[in-house]
Amino acid sequence: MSTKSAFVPLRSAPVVRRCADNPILAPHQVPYGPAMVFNAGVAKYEGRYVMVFRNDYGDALTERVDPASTTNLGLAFSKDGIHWDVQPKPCWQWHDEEVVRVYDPRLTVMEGKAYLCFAVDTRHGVRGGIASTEDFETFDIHSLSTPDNRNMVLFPEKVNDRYVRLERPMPVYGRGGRDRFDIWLSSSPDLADWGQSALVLGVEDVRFANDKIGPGAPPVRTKHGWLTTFHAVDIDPQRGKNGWEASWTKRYSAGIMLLDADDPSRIVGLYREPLLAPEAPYETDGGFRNDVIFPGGMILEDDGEVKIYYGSADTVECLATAHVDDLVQLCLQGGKLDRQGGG
Ligand code: BMA
Repeated sequence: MSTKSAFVPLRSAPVVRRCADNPILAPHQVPYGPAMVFNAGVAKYEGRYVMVFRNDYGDALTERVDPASTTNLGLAFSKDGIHWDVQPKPCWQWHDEEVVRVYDPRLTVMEGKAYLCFAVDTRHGVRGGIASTEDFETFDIHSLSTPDNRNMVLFPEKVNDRYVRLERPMPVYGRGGRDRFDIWLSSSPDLADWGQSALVLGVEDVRFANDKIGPGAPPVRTKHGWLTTFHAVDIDPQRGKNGWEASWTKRYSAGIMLLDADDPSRIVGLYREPLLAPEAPYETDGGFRNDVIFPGGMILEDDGEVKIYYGSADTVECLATAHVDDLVQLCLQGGKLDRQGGG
């Protein structure tokens, strides 16, 4: 019997097309030898596309991840958002007595400046950070959260004169001692002090999640509100080996929602089905953790095409596209989320 049989099949939305060139970035294209290249942040900056991607080290042939090695962040540029020139060296690695690694970057361009949101594993928990950079060589850190929090994504504009971010704290005690993680929104006057936090989307609001959810790519502005992806995780404890790992029981899909333009803690439209579910061979087979779609970049082009970048199977980086009107329609058809006293 297939180890996948207990999973309810999930399908991607018909309005989304996977890029024929997928995966658009794979380990063999990176000259400093990672075994996995995934979960990238992507933006248009100074006339070209820029990608900051996660590199994890290990041995794809023996299917081993090296626990002693750390992760670094790579850098690539592109003229078309599909074909990438990978730069010869990683752009950031953070590893010292306290910090284990920095990973899962997201990119936002705001007021002409590039901002990088990132997760940091430390000896005292997982922190979420925001940095800015002029040259993608040095990064100025504006804030680092308390543990445990990550998956921060910064909006590309201030809302009501405050910087805004989505984030995903990990409340274990308060949510029954297991993963029941939700998407929150916080704002800041200066990118350093974050507060006025509000719940945006609970894991129980997402039909295709039974475990946890988290923000995907930084939102893009549409005339109907802020369009943004999220990841949604469902677990099947029966599931056995499904990747290099001895046991990988989770599946990650991408969802999409529309947030109110002036109060982005309010959901004005939530597509009730997955936007992207693992279906293509590079998503379901041969990776470190199969059946993982982890969206981290979204670009709205002038002609209405939306580029959705996602890490696939924690091993390669992929691209899918859709028209912005179709995505907005999916969300609006799903309806708004009415939450009583959600904070
Ligand atoms: C999450 C993060 C992501 C990763 C995902 C699937 O907890 O670590 O970076 O893509 O798991 O392994």
